[in-house]
Amino acid sequence: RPIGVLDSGLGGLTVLKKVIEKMPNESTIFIGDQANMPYGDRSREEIISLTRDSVNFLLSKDVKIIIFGCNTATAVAMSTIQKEIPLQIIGVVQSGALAAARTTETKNVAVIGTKATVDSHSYLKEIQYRDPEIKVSEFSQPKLAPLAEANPDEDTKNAVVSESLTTLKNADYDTLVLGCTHYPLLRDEIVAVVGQDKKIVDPADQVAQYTYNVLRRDDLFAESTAPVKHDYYTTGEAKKFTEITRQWMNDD
Ligand code: DGN
Repeated sequence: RPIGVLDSGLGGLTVLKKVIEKMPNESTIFIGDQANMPYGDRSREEIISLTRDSVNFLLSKDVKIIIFGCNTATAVAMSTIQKEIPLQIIGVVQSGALAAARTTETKNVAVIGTKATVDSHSYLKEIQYRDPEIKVSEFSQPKLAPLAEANPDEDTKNAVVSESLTTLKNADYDTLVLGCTHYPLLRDEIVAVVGQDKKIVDPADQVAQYTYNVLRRDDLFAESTAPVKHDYYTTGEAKKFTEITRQWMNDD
């Protein structure tokens, strides 16, 4: 049975990529809800309902575990949906918070994410649960996920990222959490603005490790001789999705 990964759009591919790198024997199914992207400005009820639709789709494909490759869905919908299904859900926020708490040396962390993620204060709560002394500053970036999704030319990307991140200018932090799975698609542009000296946390690294640990604990690893297959679905327009997915995943 495959590992299921969902997101509101292409962002979850950044998580999927790390999962495949870590567990090359595993088959996967990805669903991006691009028809309803972005989730970040939607109400709690809408986010729960849309995420539930993707979960049901993955369940219909007989997945063995579900990864929410979306911070917004993790922050807003995960605790509700986890109570409704028998499979374990792995979220990105808990992994990102753990990595951030381990990474910061000055105990000052900045988090960028969607409005819904920032308004939920999930990162603040999860980071301070691990270390109450860490100061967490959260900044919502409504333009960045749609920017990654549109994938325009380099100049446009740099201009939008640099304008969006001006809010971080006076913030005191040594560690920046990419609290939206779309942001690793803009990693170079983000680093160019915040500077090489900041430590960047991509929660996906920890998600891959955590998923590996859970599969091992529950004895759910695929047989090493089983054929490996990666299936990609979108609720949106297939052409651009295929193009970007091929390029990002290096997979025909
Ligand atoms: N990729 C999603 C996240 O990590 O929050 C959300 C992007 C969006 O829908 N705005």
